[in-house]
Amino acid sequence: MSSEKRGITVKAQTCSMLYNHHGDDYLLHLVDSPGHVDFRAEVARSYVSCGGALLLVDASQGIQAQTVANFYLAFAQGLKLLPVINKVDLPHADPPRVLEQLKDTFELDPTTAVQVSAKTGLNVESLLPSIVDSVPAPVGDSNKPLRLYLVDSWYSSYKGVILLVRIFDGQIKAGDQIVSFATGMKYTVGEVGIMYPDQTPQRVLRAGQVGYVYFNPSMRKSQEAKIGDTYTKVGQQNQVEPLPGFEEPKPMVFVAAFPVDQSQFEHFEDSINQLLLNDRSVTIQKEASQALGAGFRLGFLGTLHCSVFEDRLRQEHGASLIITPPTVPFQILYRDGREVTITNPADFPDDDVARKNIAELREPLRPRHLHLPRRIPRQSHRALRSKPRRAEVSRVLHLDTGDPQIRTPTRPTRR
Ligand SMILES: Nc1nc2c(ncn2[C@@H]2O[C@H](COP(=O)(O)OP(=O)(O)OP(=O)(O)O)[C@@H](O)[C@H]2O)c(=O)[nH]1
Ligand SMILES: [Mg+2]
Repeated sequence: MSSEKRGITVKAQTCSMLYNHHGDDYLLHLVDSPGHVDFRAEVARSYVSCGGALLLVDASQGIQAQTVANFYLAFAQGLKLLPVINKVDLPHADPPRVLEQLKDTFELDPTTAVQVSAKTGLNVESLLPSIVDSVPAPVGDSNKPLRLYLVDSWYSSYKGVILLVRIFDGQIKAGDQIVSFATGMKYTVGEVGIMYPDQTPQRVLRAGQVGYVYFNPSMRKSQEAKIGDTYTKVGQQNQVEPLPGFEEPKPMVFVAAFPVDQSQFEHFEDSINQLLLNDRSVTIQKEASQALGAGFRLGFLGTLHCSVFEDRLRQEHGASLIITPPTVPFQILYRDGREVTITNPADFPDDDVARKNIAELREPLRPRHLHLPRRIPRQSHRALRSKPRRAEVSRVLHLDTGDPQIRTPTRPTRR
């Protein structure tokens, strides 16, 4: 199934709307961000464009791992959090239990939580007023030099790379000359506008607004648009402090992909490149295999990211392909002190050489926080500590006393 059919949000979607509340018009900037941990970077960069976030909790499931992860991410960025309990229409919905969890886990005031059903529409109308009342309006000065933050980008064959930006200070309009702090490259603005919900041109974008910008002549390479970059007007570089950057996510899961029919290689390459234009987190390298022919080694943020990409390749581009099982990067530490990172099993030194020269083999470890109900810990700890042990348990605390800390391998653990 494709990501759309499976209903998984992969890429954050953005739009602006006008909303009248108690006689005043408000321009709201809304983002639907993914929830799954593979797309955490998508969530983090969306938060930079916002002043608040709805913390959606399923009334039948209660707080889940991704709720905790996204809560801390939003909290760390100083966003105003509005707890929303969804799916209250379900027969096994238990809103009182969820309210208690919100209080115990996040110290969020249960009386501020909105209980809704997106299915029946119950209470949904109270969400926008709550947002207007509780999320602070963006601060910024339209008269200061331009300070523009690059939130996201996508590619259009006519307009080149289109940037989604948040204006922290100043203003921007067509004809302005702007410069990137990260690359030093200069561009002339072709058009500015807001997503309303599609691209709607505006004469000017001012401090506090989130909108799109593209250039004329256009930006041709997606790589020039570095997420987290700051832009200002040419000549004002010395008057503006760039905003703290944003670390681009690193691929952690690698597969090789080959077309089943080698005569289709060109079409296969085109299809992959097409998908890469709008997903910059995928890395790509040519690869040749004696058995499977010419193909590519692709790097993904996680296994869900990989499987969504594979589905799109099959469905949207009719590609018939063979994909190898996923692997993570390994670091080989040789006795002579050399350190080599490999992402392709074919690069692994053969057995004889390996046994003699390898001092150590390392795989990525990831710190994790496990939040366990009090009843389960004993079995869970036994499982984590059983041989062959691949997780290091550094600290075990209960929710009311702190977080247990565990480092586990990124590679899926065999059960
Ligand atoms: N019964 C009921 N089902 C709901 C309600 N809201 C959403 N659903 C269902 O829950 C499923 C997931 O909904 P989504 O809106 O895709 O959830 P999401 O949080 O956007 O998921 P990701 O973007 O993948 O993180 C769908 O099958 C919806 O039909 C609700 O209020 N009641
Ligand atoms: Mg979604």
